[in-house]
Amino acid sequence: MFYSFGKKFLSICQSGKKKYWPFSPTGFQILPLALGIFLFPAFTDAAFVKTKRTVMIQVFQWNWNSIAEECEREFGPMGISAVQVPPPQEHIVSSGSPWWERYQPVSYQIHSRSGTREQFRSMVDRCKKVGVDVYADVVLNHMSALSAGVGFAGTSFQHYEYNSLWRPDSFHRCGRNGNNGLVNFYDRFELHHCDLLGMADLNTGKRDVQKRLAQYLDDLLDLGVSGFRIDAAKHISPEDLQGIFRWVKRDHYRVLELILSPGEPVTSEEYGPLGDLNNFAYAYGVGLAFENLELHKLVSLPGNTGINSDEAVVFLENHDLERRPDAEPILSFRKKSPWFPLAMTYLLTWPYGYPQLYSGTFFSDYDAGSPLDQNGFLQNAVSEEGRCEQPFTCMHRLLWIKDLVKFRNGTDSVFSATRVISGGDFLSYGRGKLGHVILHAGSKDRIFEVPTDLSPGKYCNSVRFEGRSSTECGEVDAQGLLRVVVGARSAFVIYAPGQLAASSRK
Ligand code: ARE
Ligand code: CA
Repeated sequence: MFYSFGKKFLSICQSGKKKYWPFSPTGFQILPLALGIFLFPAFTDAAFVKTKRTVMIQVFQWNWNSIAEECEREFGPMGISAVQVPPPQEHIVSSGSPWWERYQPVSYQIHSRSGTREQFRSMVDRCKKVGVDVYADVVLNHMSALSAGVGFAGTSFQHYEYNSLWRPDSFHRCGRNGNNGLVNFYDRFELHHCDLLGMADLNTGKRDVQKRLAQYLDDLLDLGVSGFRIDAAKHISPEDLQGIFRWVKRDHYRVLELILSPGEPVTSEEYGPLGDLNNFAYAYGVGLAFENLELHKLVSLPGNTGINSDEAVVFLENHDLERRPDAEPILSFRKKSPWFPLAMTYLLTWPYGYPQLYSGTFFSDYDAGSPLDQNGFLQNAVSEEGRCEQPFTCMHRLLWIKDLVKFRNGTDSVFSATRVISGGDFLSYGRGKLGHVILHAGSKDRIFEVPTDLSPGKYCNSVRFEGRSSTECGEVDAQGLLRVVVGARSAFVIYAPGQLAASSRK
């Protein structure tokens, strides 16, 4: 199931991520085609049609039963590769039950607001049966910030002591800032040794701590999990992370949460060998490109983030980003960003990284958790009839999202952008003979005439965007020129696998 890749392991669903850039910087051939338009060289590497699963999804605040049902009802059939689930371990109980309780572990019992160990195991089984892997969000850097308490599964603890699990000497206690708290993010020692948000920082340099954390990961692997999202990876040194992973008995996929901010003393190079990296710069870059009507920047954006395609997990938002201040250029579904559909089209059709969708909840209060049942477990996100319940967004159920996932999976064999042309308010590119995309950010309908690698004929929009007519169609002439009217702030997407299948039979 897994391919070995250096020190880490990449799951099969990622094999579409090529180790090369779609464009070599030196190979750029920028020719003015018309005012404000740039033409990029074409790469036609059409081989054969092969559909794999290349898109994962993060679900936030869902219980295990609902995730299992959604795997069977939606994620499996729509071709999702994996679902990243909330931290499954026992956590603190905080007044008002905020969502972030889950990020303050109390023990590694698999018992949380999302459900019991048995429910977790059953979810993993059910998802895998329909082709969907499960990645668990794991918090290895710290325990809780509370001075004392009783966890969700009944475990009593103190800030630096967790029953038989951790003793006071299991923690770093960095000795800075009067309370061991992390203040200076520009100081490497503090970043790795002090208490992030006051949460007791584990001494991940100690062999027994590393072994116990690896044991937790092993337990999840035994339950059938295929990979992990490593929470707060930036707060564990690369050496310590390596020290933890070396004890883990089975191969698995990993993605590290590493928010790299300018001037801070950790780099993607040192963490890259340990797993894929969440590419936060990409999320901000996409937002800026749309908000500033600089769509041509989307061509070089991936390369400019400094993270290679085969190491990057890309997304428009996650549970932290959707909570960032409105002034930041994060394109959020919940906030109804007008650029969301176009940006999502770019995310899922441009050949870069391992895309991650995000399905969360509607909320207005930063802390708000989701509704709980009388036992404190999260209520179902979907009803027995399959209806999406409030406050869950079920963003992934949108028809146009499903169409785009199909495009991504189906074009994986041509993992390069072909016939790229861009201006400030549009971007046109193909995936060889498998398809073509025009992103149009302008405010009026516009006639496009763009080069493609498609056979002559009539093509209609393969993506069922909301508010657009299903009869939106264009014509490709004998020279491969596509002529089509694309609506304001809309996209025209051609997915034409049949064409390749037909031509390859010749
Ligand atoms: C909660 C309360 C706090 C309180 C704390 C302790 O909100 O007020 O002090 O509890 O009682 C999540 C929530 C937090 C929550 C925490 C614990 O987001 O609000 O705190 O759970 O319950 C840095 C880290 C990065 C981290 C972010 C939040 O580098 O790893 O801070 N992200 C992950 C998760 C979070 C989670 C945690 C880690 C903790 O994704 O959801 O916190 O497990 C710059 C820096 C970044 C910095 C970022 C902060 O960009 O470069 O390093 O991220 O600012 O926005
Ligand atoms: Ca640490």
